[in-house]
Amino acid sequence: MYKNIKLSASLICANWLQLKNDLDELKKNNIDSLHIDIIDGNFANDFTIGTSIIQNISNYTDIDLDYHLMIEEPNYYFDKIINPKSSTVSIHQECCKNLHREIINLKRMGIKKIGVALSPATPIEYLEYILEDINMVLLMTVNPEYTGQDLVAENIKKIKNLKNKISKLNLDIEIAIDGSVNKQSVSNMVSAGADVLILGSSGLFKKDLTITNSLNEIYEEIDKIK
Ligand code: S6P
Ligand code: MG
Repeated sequence: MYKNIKLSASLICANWLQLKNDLDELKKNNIDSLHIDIIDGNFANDFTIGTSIIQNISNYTDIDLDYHLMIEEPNYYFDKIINPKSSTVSIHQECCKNLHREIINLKRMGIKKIGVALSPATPIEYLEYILEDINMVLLMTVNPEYTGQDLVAENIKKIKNLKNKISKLNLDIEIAIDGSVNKQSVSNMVSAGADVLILGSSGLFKKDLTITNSLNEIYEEIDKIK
């Protein structure tokens, strides 16, 4: 957490040949959570982190896990993927035939924080009748898929619109931003209303900078706004 903004590390962007070192450096920097992208090669291209890897990570670290399920009909996987260390689980609106039912299922499983994720083209109006049942909205500012994509800049407006809606309804819902979150985009995202920044290849796991130095760059950008 830096000045009320939570920071999450998108693990698919980590250096898997030295994951233990990356996890140690993230812990040293008090990162708020580890963002675990699960992609099924169906809803979105790519195959990502699976159950055995999640188990290894969760055995090693005590950092909160924040699951982003980019899986069609994710309910089939809830009991396989989600374990008691899961702090946040986000499911995609576009992936659920019965979104409300899946939210209730997650509640019954005792998940602390339930999120609904929206791809860049999905309007926030789709959240109209479930907002009171969730704790977080994960707005994707790139399309669900590979890392290293360009920001979908129109989505900054979406952050602002959602923030206004949440304030008007006086709800306690965090807005998390995922995709191309970096020193160029952070200030617009935070000014628009982001509460959680999910940092990946362009903001945290960079070839020419350590995790600590990349985080310092993000803090500097946040300092300029607040
Ligand atoms: C994309 C995934 C994201 C990425 C992350 C990439 O499908 O949900 O979590 O891992 O956003 O970061 P960047 O800086 O490469 O866009
Ligand atoms: Mg993600």
